[in-house]
Amino acid sequence: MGFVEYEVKGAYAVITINRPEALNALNSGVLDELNSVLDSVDLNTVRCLVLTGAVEKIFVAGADIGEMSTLTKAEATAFGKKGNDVFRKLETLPIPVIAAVNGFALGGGCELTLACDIRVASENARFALPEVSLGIIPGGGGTQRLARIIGVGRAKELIFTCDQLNAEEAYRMGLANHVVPQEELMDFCLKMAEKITSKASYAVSLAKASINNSMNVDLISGGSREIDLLGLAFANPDKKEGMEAFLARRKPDFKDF
Ligand code: CO8
Repeated sequence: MGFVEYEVKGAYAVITINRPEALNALNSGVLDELNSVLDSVDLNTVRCLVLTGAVEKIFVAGADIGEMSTLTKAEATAFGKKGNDVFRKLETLPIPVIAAVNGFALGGGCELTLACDIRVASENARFALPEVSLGIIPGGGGTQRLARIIGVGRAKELIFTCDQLNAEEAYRMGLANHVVPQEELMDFCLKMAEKITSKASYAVSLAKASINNSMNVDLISGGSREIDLLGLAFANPDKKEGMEAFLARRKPDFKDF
C-alpha cells in the first residue's frame, strides 16, 4: 500500500502515483488506491486535480505486466473492468483533471492520461499504446478515447504499430495541450489549476459535463443537453455574481459549487 499520494493545496489537489520499484505500473493495488483517493476528494472545496507520477521521467509505465502475466480470461476481464471503472470515475468527476505527464505514459499509463481532461507533457514525455506487442489490446479505454482525441486513423496507426510519440509529436496531434521543460511542468500545471479554480466552479463543472456528453451523442442531442445545463448555470448564484461583477467592472467573488 502507499502507492498513491494525495495533497490538497487550497482549491486544488495533486494526486501522485508513486510505485518506483515498477516504474509506477498499475497493479490492482494502485488501481484500488486511486479509486479510494478519487472517492475521498472533497468536492465542496477541491475544484481541480493535477495527476502526475513521482518517479523521475516516468508518469506510468503501463499496467503491471507481472501481475497480468498469470491472469485467466475471467480475471483479465475483471482487471480490465477495474481499470476502466477507475478511469471512468476520473473522467466523470465534476471537476477538471490535468495530467502532468512527466515522462513515459505507456499502455495503461497512456490510457490514464486519456481519461484526464487536459494533458500537459514535459519535453521528455513519451506516449504509446504498446499492448499488441504483448499479445493483448489496450483495455483501459485506449481503443475508445484515443480515436476521439486524435482521430481514428492516427489512433489505429499508433495502436497497430506500438510507435511511441515524443512530446512534440503528441502536441502536434492534439494529444498534449502543451509541452514544457521537465523542471517547469508542475509549476505550469498548478498555475493552470489556479486559473481554472478562479472561475465559477459550478459553471466549469457544467461545461465539462456538456463537453463529455458531446462525445457520446449526436450534435442535436448534445446541443439540447447543453441548453439544459445552461439553464442550470442561470439558476446558480455564481451567474448573478459573475454578471454583476462584469457590469460593475470588479473581480467576481464566486462562492458556489
Ligand atoms: N509492469 C511491471 N513492471 C514494470 C513495468 C510494467 N508495465 N514497466 C517497468 N517495470 C519494471 C521492470 O520490470 C523493472 O523491474 P526490475 O527492476 O525488478 O527488473 C523496473 O520496472 C525497471 O524497468 P526497466 O529496467 O525496463 O527500465 P528502463 O528505464 O530500462 O525502461 C521503460 C523503462 C521503457 C518504461 C520500460 O520499463 C518498459 O518498456 N516498460 C513496459 C512498458 C509497457 O509495455 N507497458 C504496457 C503494459 S500493457 C498495458 O498497460 C495494458 C493495459 C490494459 C488494461 C489497463 C487497465 C488499467
